[in-house]
Order: sequence, then structure tokens, then C-alpha cells
Amino acid sequence: MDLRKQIEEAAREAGKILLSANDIQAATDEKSGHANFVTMYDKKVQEFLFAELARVLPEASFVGEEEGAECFREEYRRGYAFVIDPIDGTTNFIKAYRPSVVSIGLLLDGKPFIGVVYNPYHGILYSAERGKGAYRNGVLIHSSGEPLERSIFSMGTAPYYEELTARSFRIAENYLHRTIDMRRSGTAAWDLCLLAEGITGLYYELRLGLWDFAAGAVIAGEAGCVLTDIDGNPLTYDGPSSVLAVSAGVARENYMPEA
Ligand code: LIP
Repeated sequence: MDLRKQIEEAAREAGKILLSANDIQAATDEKSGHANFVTMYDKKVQEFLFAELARVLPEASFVGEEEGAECFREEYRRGYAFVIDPIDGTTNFIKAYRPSVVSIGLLLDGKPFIGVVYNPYHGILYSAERGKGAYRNGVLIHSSGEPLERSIFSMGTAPYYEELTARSFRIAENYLHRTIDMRRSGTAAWDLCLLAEGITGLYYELRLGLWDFAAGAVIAGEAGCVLTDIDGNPLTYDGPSSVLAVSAGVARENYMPEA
């Protein structure tokens, strides 16, 4: 079975832990930052994936959201490095607001190589491998060809970083006047997949951990999207960043935020 298929299998198995979760509120702790929660299921899924994927690719290194620090060590720039968000959309998970997803990114020599995002609640799996296209449940997908004015956009509020709130909403107001309407899913990985599938035309968030966007960025990139930071600089994969991602159609025009 090829590497991407094996990672997809691991994501589906991890998804079963989310579906079997109960009494989530009692299993919840707070991390640093505003409304930044972690549940025992985030840790359980991360533990499972670290073990399972180490079996699949023994030479790989690992970085996961629940390791506690946005630690990107030098060794991740060489060879394979898994970048894992065991439950992207933890607040959604705690509040039973769907979806929350399992997000597994694989970097090769510090560059995005494979991405798998699995929504166990709706049985939807997105995956991509560099140079081989992006897929939704095994069907090839492409981003939208529509211009901004005929698109809906999604945004992330970067809720853990209150100093970013004012700018996040200035940009949202600016895009609301240039698009049809706005959506907020609560999970960056899912937002990037909806962009890849041509449902939205633009997604942005002013600060994300590498684990929030590593997998979704491969999927969106392979579906024809253009990804930068919020100021239009090339997206880097060595730590937290802002993300601005647009469809192939929107990429053809000036789409930078005017705020
Ligand atoms: C979440 C992101 C979401 C963002 C949240 C949070 P988590 O990731 O997916 O887009 O708005 O603040 O960062 O913490 O649930 O893995």
C-alpha cells in the first residue's frame, strides 16, 4: 500500500477515537491564550498517530500540537517530518459543533509533501501528494474558477490571540464588500479543504500553528490554490504563521486585503 494510503488508513482509525468520545467536557483542560482548550482525546489521538505513523515510516520525525510548544527543531528540515493536529477544531469538538477533523501533514526536507484531512462525522477524507493532485474520498478535486465577487470566503478568528481580533475583523469587513458572504468553520484544515474543493474562493487567518495548516496546504496547493501569509509573502513551514489562501479563479485578480 503506498505511503499516502497508509496515512489515510491511520487517519480513519484515529477518527474512530473522536466518534467514540464521551463525557468530553470533563476531559477538558485549558492551555495558554484565550479559550485555548485541550481534551484527553486530543492527547489520545496524538499518541495513537505518533505510534501508528512511526510504524509506517520509522525514519520520520514528529511534531504535534499537543507536544506543548511550537517546537520546530532543525532536524525537521531534513528527511520526513510528520506535522500532526490530532483534533483540528478542538472547541468544535468540545461543543459538538461539526466538524472537527484529524489533520496529518508530512514534510519532506522541510517542504509540504503529503496532506490528509479526515472528517469522521461525515465520512469525508481529503488527501494529496505533491505533484499528484488532490482528492476527496478518492475523487480528483479542483479549486473554483470564479472571481472574488462571485465567491463566498471563510476566515479564522485566531481566538487564542486577542491582539489580532481587531485586524481579523477589519479584513473580514473588507472582504465582505468584495464577495457574496462569509463563513467560519472553526477548523483551519477543513477551511483549506473546502477551498480546494471549489466551495469557497478565499480563506485567511492571522495566526495558526504549523499543525493547523500543514496538511490542508498540500491539499489546497494540489487543487490549484495559491497560498501565502497575510501580507503575500511565500508561506513557510517552520513554525506558526498567518495564512491567506485563494482559489485559482481568485488568484487571477488583486485579492489582497485592503485593511
Ligand atoms: C483551531 C484552528 C482554527 C482556529 C482556532 C484553532 P485547534 O485549531 O483550526 O482555524 O480559528 O483558533 O487554532 O486549536 O482546534 O487545533
